Amino acid sequence: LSIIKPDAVERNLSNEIVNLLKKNNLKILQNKKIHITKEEAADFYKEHQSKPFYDSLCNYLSSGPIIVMELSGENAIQNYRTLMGATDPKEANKNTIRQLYGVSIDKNSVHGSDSSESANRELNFFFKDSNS
Ligand code: 3AN
Repeated sequence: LSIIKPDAVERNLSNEIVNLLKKNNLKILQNKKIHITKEEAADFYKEHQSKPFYDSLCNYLSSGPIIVMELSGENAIQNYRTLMGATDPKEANKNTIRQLYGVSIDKNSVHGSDSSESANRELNFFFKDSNS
């Protein structure tokens, strides 16, 4: 699962980000633009509930429209995580999405599942009416 977060949707960066995905052999199987509630964000990020930044993280993800996408491709999870770059844009490698577009560690433009288990859970969270 990939999410284009509110800071990037607001700055109309989704086309640039989608082009980077395609250039890196990632195919978008399904996508939708949605605006989730704080409760939904809290459920989505529940593995982080003990972290000091949990509340602001949930406020942020629910602060504006996001674009959720199911990606596929060879080694898609690792490939996309490399393309995203480090969580903190200041530490992200050159030409990664977060280095190019991220504003701060919380407004870091994109999310990507970190394992096939979390991908299954997260895809089911956003696309539960489909076959994913
Ligand atoms: P990643 O998205 O790189 O896998 P995680 O899973 O460690 O990062 O963190 C989930 C999200 O929580 C990050 N995308 C980021 O927005 C936010 N986050 C992580 N660490 C911090 C932090 N120290 N301060 C504020 N927000 C953070």
